[in-house]
Amino acid sequence: MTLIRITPSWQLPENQITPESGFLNRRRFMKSLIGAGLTASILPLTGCQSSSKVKNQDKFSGQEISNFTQNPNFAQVNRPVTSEDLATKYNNFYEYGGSKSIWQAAQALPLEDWKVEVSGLVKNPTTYDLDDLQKKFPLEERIYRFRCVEAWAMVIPWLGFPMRELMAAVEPNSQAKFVRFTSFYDPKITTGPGFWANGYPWPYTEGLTMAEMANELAFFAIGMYGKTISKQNGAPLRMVTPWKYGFKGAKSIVKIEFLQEKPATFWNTLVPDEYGFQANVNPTKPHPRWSQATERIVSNTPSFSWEKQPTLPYNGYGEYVASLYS
Ligand SMILES: Nc1nc2c(c(=O)[nH]1)N[C@H]1C(S)=C(S)[C@@H](COP(=O)(O)O)O[C@H]1N2
Ligand SMILES: [Mo]
Repeated sequence: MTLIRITPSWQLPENQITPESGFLNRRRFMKSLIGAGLTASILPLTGCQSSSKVKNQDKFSGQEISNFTQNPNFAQVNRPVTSEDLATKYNNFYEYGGSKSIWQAAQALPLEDWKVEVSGLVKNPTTYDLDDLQKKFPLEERIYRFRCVEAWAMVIPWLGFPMRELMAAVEPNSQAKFVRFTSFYDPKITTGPGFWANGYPWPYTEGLTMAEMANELAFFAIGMYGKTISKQNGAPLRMVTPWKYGFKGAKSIVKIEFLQEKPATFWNTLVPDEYGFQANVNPTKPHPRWSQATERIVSNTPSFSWEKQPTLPYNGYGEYVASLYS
C-alpha cells in the first residue's frame, strides 16, 4: 500500500485553503450563530459518540462488484486515473467536516435500510432499496474526468448506470422540467461542519434540467474502483455529471424529485453569485474569487507541486453537452 501524504491545510498557501468554505465571512458567521442558537454547538460531541457504534462497511460500500461492463466510449481519458487512495482520502463532504480529510468521519453514514425515494411529476413513483438499485439497472464502468470548482482535478473510474435509465423506469410526465436530488441528512450524524454550518440550507440538494438528466453523460454511481462506493465518496448512490463542477454531484442520495419549477439548491442558496444552477466547467468564466483557466491535478505530492493544466470547456465533454446550452 502506498503511503499518502497530503499536505495539512495549515501548510497550504492561502489560495488553496478550501475555497468552498472561504465565503464564510464574519457577517454570515454571526448570522448562522444567531439563527441556530449557541446551544446547538454541543451537537458535534454527541455525533462523534454515535459514529463509533455504526458498522464501518457493508455490502453497499467498499465491496467488490463483478457484474459490470466497461463502457467503451468512456474507457479512458487523456490523463492517468487518480489513485484510489487519493480519491478516497481527499474529499469534499461538508456533512462530515469542513476539510478535505473527512474520510474517517464519513464512516458514521448509516447504510442499513437505505431507501431512495423517486417522486414528484412521474407516472411511476418508486422507492428503491439498495438491492433493487444494484439489480434493476445494468452496471457499467465509466472513467470520467472530475473537476471541482476549487480548481483541483482527478480522474475516477465510476460504476453505475445512466440517469436516463432511471428516468425511463419512473416516466416523468410532460410537466416535469427539473429534478432535485437530496442527500442524507440527520443532525445527530452529519455533524461534521459543526456549529458554523447551523442555519445553512441543509440537507444538501442539487438539481438538473430534464435535458441535462437525460444526457448520455449523466450518471448515477453506486461504485468506484470496482467496488461499491466508499462512504466518503457518497455511498450508496451519488450523482456524476462530469461536464459540471463537482459540487453539482450530490452524494448519498435519499430522494429524487421531478418538479415543474427550478429547485433551490444548497450552494446556490448560500452563495448565488459563486455557484450558479448551471455551473458548467468553463475556463473563460472565472469564479468571482479565482480564475478557472487552469486546474491542478491532485497527486500524492505536496499540493504546491501539483501539475497545472488548462481547463477544458465542459471539462472536455463539449461534444456530448454543448448543444444543451446553445
Ligand atoms: N452531500 C454532499 N454532496 C457533495 C458535497 C457535500 O459537501 N455534500 N460536496 C460536493 C463537492 S464541492 C465536490 S467537489 C464533490 C467531491 O466529491 P469527492 O469527494 O468524491 O471527490 O462532492 C460534491 N457533493
Ligand atoms: Mo467542489
